[in-house]
Amino acid sequence: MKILKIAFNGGALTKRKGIEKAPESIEKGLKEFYLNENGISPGFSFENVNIDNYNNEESHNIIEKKASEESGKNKFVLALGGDHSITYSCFKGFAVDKENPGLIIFDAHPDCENNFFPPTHEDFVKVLVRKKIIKPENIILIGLRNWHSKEKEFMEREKIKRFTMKQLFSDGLQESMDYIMELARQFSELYVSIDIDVIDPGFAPGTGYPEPGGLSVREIIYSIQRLKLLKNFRMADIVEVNPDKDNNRMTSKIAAKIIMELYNKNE
Ligand SMILES: [Mn+2]
Repeated sequence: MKILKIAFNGGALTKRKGIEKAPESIEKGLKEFYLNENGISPGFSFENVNIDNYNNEESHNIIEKKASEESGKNKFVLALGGDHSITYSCFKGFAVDKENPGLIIFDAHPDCENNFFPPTHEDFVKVLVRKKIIKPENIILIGLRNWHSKEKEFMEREKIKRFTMKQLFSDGLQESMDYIMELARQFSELYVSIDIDVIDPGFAPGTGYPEPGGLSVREIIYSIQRLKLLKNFRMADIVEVNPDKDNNRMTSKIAAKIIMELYNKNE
């Protein structure tokens, strides 16, 4: 698996300090696993993406170019952030020349607050839609549980698909994933973004905006093990881990575990 280490914190506003340490910390966490739950020993090839945390515009250009090149060369690419704004440039690079790409985002928040450019980690979804980089109906948000009324209006108006924590709990995760798989199969290519704050902070405290009432670690693993069966699933990212806020490195280790389970033997 090709892994791009993107130690970018420039889109995290007041929460930036510490996010830049995540790629190293997660890479270290990966060394503590042997086989994944499919009994496979994954191979990883890491590459540092040279961003500048004091030049957001330039950094986004570098990330976009890298995502485009690497997704053209590899069957599967993982971007390791960094704050959630990297999904903007990663997806933009990934989507080049693709007919009908789709984006699944696991996140406690919808990230549709403002329309800043370059986007921050609070508004990159809105900017992706406004810049017409993706059709809004090809965005699926999973795990939402805290949002502003203006974000709610935007998501409703743009018909962005949503699976809130409340819905996932009442409909059942397995049934919801059946439906999500059906939706995702219709995309020409699939990109999956995982904001670590989708997981309950009781499990994963090392993040900027902890939101109670999230997915358990087993529930995110289950979701990933389902999604990786899709042949059109070509790129993913894991973002918003902050080692400075972590407890016993557990959040980094959970991110590493997710990478283990993302690994597909057909890569
Ligand atoms: Mn979030």
